[in-house]
Amino acid sequence: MTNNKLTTSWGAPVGDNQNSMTAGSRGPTLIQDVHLLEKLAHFNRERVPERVVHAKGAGAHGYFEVTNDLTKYTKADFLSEIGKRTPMFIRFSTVAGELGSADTVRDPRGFAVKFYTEEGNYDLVGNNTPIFFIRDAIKFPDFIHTQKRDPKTHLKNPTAVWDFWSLSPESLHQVTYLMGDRGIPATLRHMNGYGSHTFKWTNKDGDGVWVKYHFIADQGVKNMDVNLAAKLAGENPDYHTEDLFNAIEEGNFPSWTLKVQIMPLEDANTYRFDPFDVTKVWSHKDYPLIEVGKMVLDRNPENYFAEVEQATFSPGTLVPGIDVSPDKMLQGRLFAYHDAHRYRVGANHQALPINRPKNEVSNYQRDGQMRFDNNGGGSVYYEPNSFSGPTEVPEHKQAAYAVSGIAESVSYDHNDHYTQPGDLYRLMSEDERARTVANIVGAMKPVEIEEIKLRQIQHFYKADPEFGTRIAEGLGLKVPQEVK
Ligand code: HDE
Repeated sequence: MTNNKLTTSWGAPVGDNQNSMTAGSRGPTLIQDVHLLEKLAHFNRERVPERVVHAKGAGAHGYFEVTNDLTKYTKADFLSEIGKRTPMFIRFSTVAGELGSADTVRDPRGFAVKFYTEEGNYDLVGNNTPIFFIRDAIKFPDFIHTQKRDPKTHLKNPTAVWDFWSLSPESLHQVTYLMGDRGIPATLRHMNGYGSHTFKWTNKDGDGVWVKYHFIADQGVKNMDVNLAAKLAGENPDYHTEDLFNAIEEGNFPSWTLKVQIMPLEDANTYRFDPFDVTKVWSHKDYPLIEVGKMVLDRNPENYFAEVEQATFSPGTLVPGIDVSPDKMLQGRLFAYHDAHRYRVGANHQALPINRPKNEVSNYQRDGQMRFDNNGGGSVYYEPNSFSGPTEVPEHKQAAYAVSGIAESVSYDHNDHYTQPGDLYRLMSEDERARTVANIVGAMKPVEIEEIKLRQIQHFYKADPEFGTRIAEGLGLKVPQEVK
């Protein structure tokens, strides 16, 4: 602040900010009080639409430092040498709740990372779970409808939630994960992050591998007791937000070790699970974790709206050496995110300070709302041209790869929805199994239609007979004969 003078948004000094201009002390108010009009009108426009999912979130700045040489797999510049540091920004979030909803709910957590690399921004927009509920983007709006408020009562609707899940058996793995201890993290610092989907790395020779990302919390994974979570949801709905802010403010910087699983391209055709099915994980025995680097969060946002609310991430924000895979969910997200940002923040959202790359943006895009930079000045504004405008970088064309198949709307041909949730249940300690069963019984009790409960019990039973039987008993029902 230079001279601390109060001004209007057009920079003129404000004479009086406490009293509207009126005829006499009792009014009426004069419409010529343009400071009053501007102040009220801007106030009406302070909110941008909240994110349609992941509305409640918390963000932090930090850096990523490479600790392992993986240049044989990827030419990505920010991974090009051990010790290289890249500034980054992360936004954690819940999924279903509105902007003012509670942090400590049972819900996946968004784990969206923006790396400001020297070759443009790279966004890794994942969750704190390695899998997801569905595996085709076309089902996402319906799925989210069941997670949001019933259009008639404006209340959450467990019958809709379990009706959708029981009719979408591919959701069983993520439902089991969500209903387990990791469904409510103790803090945002004590949870892992995952890219969830399979991506593709390409090295400087154009050789590719499939890759899955794992951010392993160096402070360990800790989960929240359901009773404490319910208490905090009422007493301090911003508990996770506050914890992250205070930890960083106090210099207690949380960090994660980024690791990857690497799969040779040809394995995708023979692996026992479809590696592009985001409801499935790859066994760590088959594809062990390989360290990449460390992410440290060491700076809080200066301004929540400017940095966290306006941050825009997309799985389509890619850099050379990193591509997508055929994963149908990932493919759908490539449209959805920038479309959401154009609607929510504006056509030039990537020019906002929090989203702007650190390297120079040089292209022929012009104009659009809120174009507050020089809009390319007088430089050439089309291509091809004879005026030395920016030209393509052929060595960074996306690596070609073969695709095949008949164009049709076709469902997956890999439909084992039970092995992996059953393995997950059997991996749990007895205590966690008991808590998971109790969480599911508690969540399913309010479902109004018994047929939905029985349908869902069959899925849990197919994953593991003990799992399904304990849930049925908890609900006072019997496992349907036909599934035994
Ligand atoms: Fe999202 N998702 N998503 N999602 N998602 C959004 O983008 C979408 C999915 C995730 O902190 C939206 O700006 C579709 C999987 C995070 O700003 C939207 C599908 C995963 C965030 C959107 C998915 C995610 C979002 C909402 C099915 C984990 C918050 C507003 C194909 C791997 C990012 C917005 C932030 C946000 C669409 C599924 C993670 C609407 C269509 C799977 C972390 O664009």
